[in-house]
Amino acid sequence: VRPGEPPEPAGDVGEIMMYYQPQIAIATGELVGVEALLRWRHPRRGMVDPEELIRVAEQSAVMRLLTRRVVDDVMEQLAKWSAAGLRLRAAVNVSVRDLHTGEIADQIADRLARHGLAPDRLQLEITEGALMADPRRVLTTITRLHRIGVGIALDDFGTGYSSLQHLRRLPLSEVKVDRSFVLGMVDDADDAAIVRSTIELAKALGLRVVAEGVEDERSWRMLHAAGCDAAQGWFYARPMPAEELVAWMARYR
Ligand code: G
Ligand code: G
Ligand code: NA
Ligand code: MN
Repeated sequence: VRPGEPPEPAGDVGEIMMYYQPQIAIATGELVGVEALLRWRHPRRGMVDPEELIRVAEQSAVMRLLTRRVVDDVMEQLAKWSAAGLRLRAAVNVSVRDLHTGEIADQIADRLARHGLAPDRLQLEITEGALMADPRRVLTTITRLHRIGVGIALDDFGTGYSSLQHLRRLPLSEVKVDRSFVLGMVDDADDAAIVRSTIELAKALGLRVVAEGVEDERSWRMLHAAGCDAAQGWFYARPMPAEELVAWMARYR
C-alpha cells in the first residue's frame, strides 16, 4: 500500500474445513477408514477444491500452517469418533514441504498422546512426484513416523517417477492406485492391466492396496476379482463433512 492509498479491505476470506471420503473393504463392504480432503469455503466462490489453494500455499510458509491445522482437525475428529465408539482410520494428504523437517512428526506424536489415539488410526498419503524434491530429508521424516506407528500410503501410484524404487525404499503400509487408471479400467484394457499388476505387485510386497476413483459397479467388480483390499469413489460416497458422514454411516449399515 502506497502512502495516501487506502488499505485493501480485509474482507471475509471464508473458512477452511475438512471433508471425509469413506474407504470400503471390497470383500466385506465394511467401512474401514476415511480420506480427509481439504476444502475452502470461499465467501463468493463457494467450495474451492484444494489443488488451487495448495499450489499457492506451497510457495510460502502458509503451507506449514495449513498442514498443522489439517492434522489438528483430523486428529480431533478421530478422538470424537473414538468417544462415539467409532474406530475409524483417517488418511491425511501431506505435501512434500511438510516432510522436510521433523515438525510434523513432533506434532503427530504429541496429538496421539494427548487424545490417547493408537498410532495406526492415522495414515499419511504421500504423492510420488512430491518425493523427488529432497528424498533424504523426506525419508528421515517418513521413517520417524513409521517408527511411531503411523501408516504411510504411496498416493497416486503409477503417475510419478521411480515408483518401484519408492516401493523398495520407503517404509510403506499401503499403495493407492491412481484414479486415472481406475476411471479408465472398464473401457481400456491397458488401464485394466495396470490396475491388476499394481494390485499384484503391492500384495506381493505385503502392502495393502486401495483403489481411488471407483465410480461404478463394474469397476468395483473388476477390483474385487483382482483382489484389491479397499476402494473409495463416488460409487460408494463422495467426500462429505464429518456431520454428514455419521448420517451416511447410519444409512450405509
Ligand atoms: O478432493 P480433491 O479431489 O479436490 O483433491 C484434490 C487434490 O488435493 C488431491 O490431489 C489431494 O491429494 C489434494 N489434497 C486434498 N486435501 C489435502 C490436504 O489436506 N493437504 C494436501 N497437501 N493436499 C490435499
Ligand atoms: O489425493 P488424491 O489426488 O488421491 O485425492 C483424491 C481425489 O479424488 C480427491 O480430489 C477426490 O475428490 C477425488 N475423487 C474421489 N472419488 C472420486 C471418484 O469416484 N471419481 C473422481 N473423478 N474423483 C474422485
Ligand atoms: Na491423497
Ligand atoms: Mn489420494
